[in-house]
Amino acid sequence: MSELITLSLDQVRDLSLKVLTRHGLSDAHARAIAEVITQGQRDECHSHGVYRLLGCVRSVREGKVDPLAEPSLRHISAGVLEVDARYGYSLLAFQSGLPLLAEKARSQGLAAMAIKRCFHFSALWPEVEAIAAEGLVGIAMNPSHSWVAPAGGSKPVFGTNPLAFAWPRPSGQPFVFDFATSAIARGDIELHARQGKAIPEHWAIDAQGQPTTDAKAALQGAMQTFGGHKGSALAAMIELLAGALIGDLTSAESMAFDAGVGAAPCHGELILAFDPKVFLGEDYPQGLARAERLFEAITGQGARLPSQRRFEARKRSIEYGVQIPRALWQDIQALLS
Ligand code: NDP
Ligand code: PYC
Repeated sequence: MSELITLSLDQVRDLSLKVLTRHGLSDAHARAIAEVITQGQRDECHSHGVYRLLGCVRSVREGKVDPLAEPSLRHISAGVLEVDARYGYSLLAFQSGLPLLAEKARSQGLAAMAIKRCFHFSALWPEVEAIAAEGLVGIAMNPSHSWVAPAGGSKPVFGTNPLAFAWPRPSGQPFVFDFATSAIARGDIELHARQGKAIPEHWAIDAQGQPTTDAKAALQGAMQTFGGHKGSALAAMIELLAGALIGDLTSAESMAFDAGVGAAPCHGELILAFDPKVFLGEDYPQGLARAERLFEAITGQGARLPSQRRFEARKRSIEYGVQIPRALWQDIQALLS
């Protein structure tokens, strides 16, 4: 029997919707989450595809997440919007706020959306891609749970704190990067633990502070930042901008709020949108052309752009569907019984 199951993208979306509605999520939440999970699986971002259904359901079962929460929007200033997720998942809050964020960016040149009180489990690239699809430049960031030690330390302080950026391109496919400020997303270590695979030594230290290749020991210890002190400083910046500045929880506070339940992190998210037409005025076409020359200087020497792998995976998945491990598929099926 094959160890992999092949599913079409429609099957992934339907399965996700079924699981989420079975566990009490409102139709609006289930649709927003199923879409992003399908996009994650489609782009072969395995740590943020259908695997996330397990954590989504666990967080609802633990009574932490409000599966019916309706986000509310608050206009703070001409350029600042707040979306209160009211302890629901973040994705519906993002979807609800995006049109007003884009409108504010177009009128002010630069606008910010602070999502507050949200449970967060998703990759950020679908959000910055949606901003780029509006012709805007996007940046998104959020804390998570304190799993990551600062460079030079050994005790967790930071979350895996992702930072994502998108620049719209005339070809349609934006320039996008999206990475954890830890050496790797925690979801990837969890997948290694599920599959009994070793991890590289620089990803984490064990509970005794020693480098480890044992994924389970890494989950009990502390993750490392990427790029030593540089990732550490970026992780701290994200705690400040998407935590303290917007009046929401840092990763350590999110971990305390969880109280050992093991639910998705609960905190805020900061999203920025820049309108290049406002910044550049009549020089807009030249600005975009200069960006294209930068991208050509990268790809012209054989280096790849971030997201190139994802866009190639996307093409394949649309044509042939996606493959997921049988064991994961069985765990997801069990959520329907
Ligand atoms: P990776 O280290 O796998 O990749 C991060 C980025 O680097 C991607 O944009 C990737 O593009 C790009 N990249 C990788 N290799 C190269 C290369 N050789 N040349 C150019 N670009 C490259 O991701 P992480 O493990 O750090 O994060 C994975 C996901 O986890 C992210 O989407 C993030 O949002 C999510 N996450 C979410 C959290 C949350 O709190 N919600 C917390 C932490 C992470 P490509 O995809 O094309 O390879
Ligand atoms: O993979 O680090 C991670 C993560 C945290 C929250 C969602 N994903």
